[in-house]
Amino acid sequence: MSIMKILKYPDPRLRTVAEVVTKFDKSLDNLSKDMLETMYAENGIGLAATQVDFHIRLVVIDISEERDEPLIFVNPIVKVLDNKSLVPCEEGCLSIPGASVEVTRPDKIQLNWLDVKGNEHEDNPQGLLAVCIQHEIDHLQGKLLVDYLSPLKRARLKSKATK
Ligand code: GNR
Ligand code: NI
Repeated sequence: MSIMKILKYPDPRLRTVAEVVTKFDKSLDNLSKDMLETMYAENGIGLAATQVDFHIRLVVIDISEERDEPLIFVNPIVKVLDNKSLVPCEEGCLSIPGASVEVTRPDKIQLNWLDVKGNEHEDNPQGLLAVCIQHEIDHLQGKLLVDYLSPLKRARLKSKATK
């Protein structure tokens, strides 16, 4: 187990589009464990492989208070079930320390994913889990919280991040 280095905005590697996982081997298991350890060490509720410079569709999440409910999502796919049920949330990101951005996302979604063994799963998460999985899938697509800001606010945040 080891704690990994998290890429920070505006590192261009955060813009990489992740590839679908096809090998369900020990290295996938090891990487997901290292990502969970890294997420816990940084007090995050989620982490995408993109953020630790692995460009595969792998996400870890733990939204529990006790920090004892680790979730691993391989090849997650979200389908919006209701375009009208949108919920705003103040989101943070371990790759953009100090930033807080209000993002409005669908709250009624269907989530399909694989576990580290390659078995299929489906669920309809709501609330914080729905927010977090959509935030992580954004990372897998190279999308960041700053992309939801107005150009002026984004420019201000970038100059703060690079100063
Ligand atoms: O730790 C995190 N908190 C958070 C709060 C609201 C919405 C999304 C998140 S995810 C973030 C960790 C992170 O950067 N994951 O990519
Ligand atoms: Ni993030």
